[in-house]
Amino acid sequence: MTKKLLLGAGLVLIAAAAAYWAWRGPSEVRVGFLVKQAEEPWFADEWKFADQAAKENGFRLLKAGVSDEKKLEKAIKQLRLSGAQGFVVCVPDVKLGPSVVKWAEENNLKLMTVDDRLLDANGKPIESVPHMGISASKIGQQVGEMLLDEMKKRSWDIKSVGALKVSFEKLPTAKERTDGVIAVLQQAGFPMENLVDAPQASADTKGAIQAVESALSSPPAFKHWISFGMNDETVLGAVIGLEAKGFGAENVIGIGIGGSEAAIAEMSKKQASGFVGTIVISPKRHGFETALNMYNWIKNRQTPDALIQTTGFKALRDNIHEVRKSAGLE
Ligand code: FCA
Repeated sequence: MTKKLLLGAGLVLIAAAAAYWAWRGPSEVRVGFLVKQAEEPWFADEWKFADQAAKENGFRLLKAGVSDEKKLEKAIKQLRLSGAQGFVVCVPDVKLGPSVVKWAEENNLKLMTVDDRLLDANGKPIESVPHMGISASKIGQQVGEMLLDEMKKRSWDIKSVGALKVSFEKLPTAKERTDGVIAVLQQAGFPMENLVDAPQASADTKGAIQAVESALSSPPAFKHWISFGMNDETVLGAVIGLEAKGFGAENVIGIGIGGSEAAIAEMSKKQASGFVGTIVISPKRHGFETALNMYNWIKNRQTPDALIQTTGFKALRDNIHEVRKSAGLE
């Protein structure tokens, strides 16, 4: 009789526990990580480091590429169906800000952004969404300093150098970067009338090549060119575009931003191109830290910092690996 009672009580306990777990959902924390350009090495690296954070801290990372609005909305829904409790996102268009906030709420998911900060309907950053981005204008200034240094090394007369800016102004972090470059050039007395703007329709190497092609359809008579843009892919496009116009490594100084595989591959070529240097930024901080911060928010109710702006490190062909090593990237 007592045995029967104990068995009964045991079964009731197990049923209660099962009901409790069913109600609580899976105990495993699941964090989404959505990126706008999964094919770009920078984002592949972010994922790699986010995966590392998941492995080391025992949570599950759910990754998806979200190249447009539809894919993003669908991916957010899918995250909820897959049992995620929050996600980190680099959106395909920052103007989707209010929609992204709404979709996250509707699906009961915590939301953080990385790299590109959401804008509200008035074009202002949505400050209530925790964000990690690069210190864009400071990093642009570092690009400007490197361009000046490299021109000096070559004893170029800055008055007769063309400056090719590949721009993507609808993205604030991109505009802040190129504005930072220009501020430093201007300060150093670089003639602003030598500036050629090449707006890119798509934020990739192909878009940059096309932008340069049309901006230089009747090129001004400069012998030497410097070039800059929002990231390595952009400057690679500029270097290719300039080469197509007959300006090779001797006449071009391009400085990128990123320092991921795109830059490494270019700077490891036997024959140096006009892609002379880059600012190494940290996909480790942007991937590992954001994923971990989201995990801690879900698991331990630690609210992430509202805004983190990461720094960059100047790198040239001969020291890129050292710079990456000291940033913990190799
Ligand atoms: C933006 C760019 C990326 C990278 C990142 C930090 O999202 O598109 O290439 O530079 O900022």
